[in-house]
Amino acid sequence: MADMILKRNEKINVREILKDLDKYEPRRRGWHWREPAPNLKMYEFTYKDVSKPLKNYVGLPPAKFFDNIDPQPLPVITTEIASGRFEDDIRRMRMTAWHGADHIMVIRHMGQSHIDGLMEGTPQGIGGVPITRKQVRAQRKALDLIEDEVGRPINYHSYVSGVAGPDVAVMFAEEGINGAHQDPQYNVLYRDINCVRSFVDACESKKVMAWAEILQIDGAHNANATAREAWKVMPELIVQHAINSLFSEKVGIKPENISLSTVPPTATPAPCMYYDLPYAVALRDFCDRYKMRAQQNTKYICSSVREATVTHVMNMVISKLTRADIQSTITPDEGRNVPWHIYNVEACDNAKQALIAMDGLMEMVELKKDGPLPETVRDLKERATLFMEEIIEVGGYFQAVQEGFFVDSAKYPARNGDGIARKIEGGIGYGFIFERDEDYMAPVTAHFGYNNVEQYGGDPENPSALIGGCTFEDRSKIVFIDELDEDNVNTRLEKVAKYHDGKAIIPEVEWCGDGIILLTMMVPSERRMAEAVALEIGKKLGLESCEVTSKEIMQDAEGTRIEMKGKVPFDIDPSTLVIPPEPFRLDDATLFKEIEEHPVRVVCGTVGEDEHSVGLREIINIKHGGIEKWGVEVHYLGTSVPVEKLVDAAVELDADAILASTIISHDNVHYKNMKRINELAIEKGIRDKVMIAAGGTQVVPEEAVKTGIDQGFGRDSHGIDVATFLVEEGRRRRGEKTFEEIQREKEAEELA
Ligand code: Z98
Repeated sequence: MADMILKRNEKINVREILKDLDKYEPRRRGWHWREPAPNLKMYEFTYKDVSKPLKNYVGLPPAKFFDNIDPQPLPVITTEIASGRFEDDIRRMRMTAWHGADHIMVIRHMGQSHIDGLMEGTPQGIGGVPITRKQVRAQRKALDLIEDEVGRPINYHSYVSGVAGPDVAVMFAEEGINGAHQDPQYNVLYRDINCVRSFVDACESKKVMAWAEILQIDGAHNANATAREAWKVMPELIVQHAINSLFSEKVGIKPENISLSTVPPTATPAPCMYYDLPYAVALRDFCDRYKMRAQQNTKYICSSVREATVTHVMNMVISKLTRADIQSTITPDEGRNVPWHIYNVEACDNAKQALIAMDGLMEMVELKKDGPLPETVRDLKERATLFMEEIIEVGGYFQAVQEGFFVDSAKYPARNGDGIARKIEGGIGYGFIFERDEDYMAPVTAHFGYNNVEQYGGDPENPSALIGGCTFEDRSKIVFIDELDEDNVNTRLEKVAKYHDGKAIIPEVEWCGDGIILLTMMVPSERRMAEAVALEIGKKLGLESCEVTSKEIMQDAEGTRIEMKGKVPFDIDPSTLVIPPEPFRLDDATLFKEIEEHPVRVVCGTVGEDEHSVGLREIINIKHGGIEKWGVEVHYLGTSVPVEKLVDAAVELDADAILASTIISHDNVHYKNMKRINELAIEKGIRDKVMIAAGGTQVVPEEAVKTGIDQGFGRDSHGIDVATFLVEEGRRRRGEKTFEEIQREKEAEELA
């Protein structure tokens, strides 16, 4: 491991990560907050609410115009990863970390909440990964490498919920997990786990989490995601947060390690800000000593990536106007797919972009201290307080749950009677709570409650000393169980070995080798027909297992926007491909500097009998990124310019270059004209001075230079290509090394 380093241009070697896992030890425990860097200067900007920048990153697309900076917002950014195969998630984790994620949550697979103990092995999961020691250890090990690569610690997170809560918490503490969901109310309400069992287990789990400094996130947001009319549960959300937070503090978790999973409760077309902002303020007022993990509203997420993205951004406006210590991101395809690699990355970019765009906002705006905002805040607080009082009046939390107080879709104190009611004497695990015997003893660290070590000659401050340390002190006592059965990571990796070895390449959305691609199309018909047409198109394209993932009506009769996924039934052998070298282009700064130091005057026109002027205008015009931009002096002679006139103008204006544009190509007239320009320039004695280039959609650069001119430009050429040519050719003519030569020499040196 010590010698394992990730290289920017090499894939992370998952098979290597899996080696010697039994010996791997996590580097640290505890949560890591970003390091604030107020008033950080990057490029020409000063950022207010940012954190220490990354060493390696992928910036937002327009970063290329800003010196490729990648300012990092202050909140930790969460991404939820859950393909079902942990080995593939490792590669996704690396991609998201490069885009700024530093809180990586692995969602566990369906049903794990009901398994009464730790699972072993790493079977493939549905809707998430089975959380096991091997999986956790492999991912933590991979993240240790990834955090070195990006230059910022990464928090790794999963769930301490379900009937195996304490066992899972111990394993997480042993394996260096940094964050976990733990909320006994979640078990009771959504997993029908007996309430007494759930709260007793929570004491043990929370005590272990406190010892390991694991940041705790609660589950209140689930009431919002579950209730029928979700925005009405605001008072209850506050109550749920309060119950879990105070309970956690009493068990021993420090307030700074308690984070609320708060969600803006509604989404447009509701006037959501009007509801969500007062709610956010009320919650932060009441729970001001805890951290806020701002979750995106998922209740109303549909299959439109655009819509989900806007909801997310609006949610982040609330984060900014109030407070978010952690900004969660939900993949924008959550409404329709198991999240794909690209959407995890996109969601991180959405958060980064929105938060950086709003950098410093609160220095300029202030929430109003009168009017509807404080009035609604007060109203919500009163409702939440009354809710809590009523819980106490009826006999406590368990009784309130039994009476269906929670996840009722009316706004408290109104009730619709549709809450989730759970029996105190019922549910999973009922009857499995036993009082501790008088001589009960557990010689372990971070144990909740009566431990009785003194009776056995031990030190209550250090109970595990009685056995020479428990697994928290002596890792050799941890039993690492590898996989035995058929469905294991090695057999899965073997099946896709050619992709890991780079012998074949196939598109991928979540699993190595899945072969899935996404097609977007506007089908000019009504919705149902559009879906059938799309599926038929998929079939005719030879795609397998096509499925429409999103249908959005453009107009009932005129058309439907369809997004469809399908599987390509082949892969590509990269050794059969001829990849042309990437065109060499100079950057803006170099072009400006070179052209200022060595001014370039150009004469140009569309030659022969050619009236097509659009292409040439694109090349020269400043509005379209043409060569004028960098200070080239352009004399445009118009269309259908005789080649003689072009060369004469070059003589007259003492031009440094002639640019000829030519689209018409019958009888090779385009090459004939180039040849003629070259000959005329020689005849007139200016060829040594003047650079000659010609371009057009039918021009093949290699053929163009055979006519004697210096450079040809074919389809897809832009102003920057011509400007690069003018600078590089100028240097060549002055006997200087070109920038391309300099770069190639540097690359060769680096390789050597
Ligand atoms: C989030 N998008 O919070 P099982 N415990 C709590 C939970 O909130 C959840 C689970 C357990 C959400 C992720 N939350 C969904 C408090 C789920 C899940 O194994 O599915 O029961 O655990 O970021």
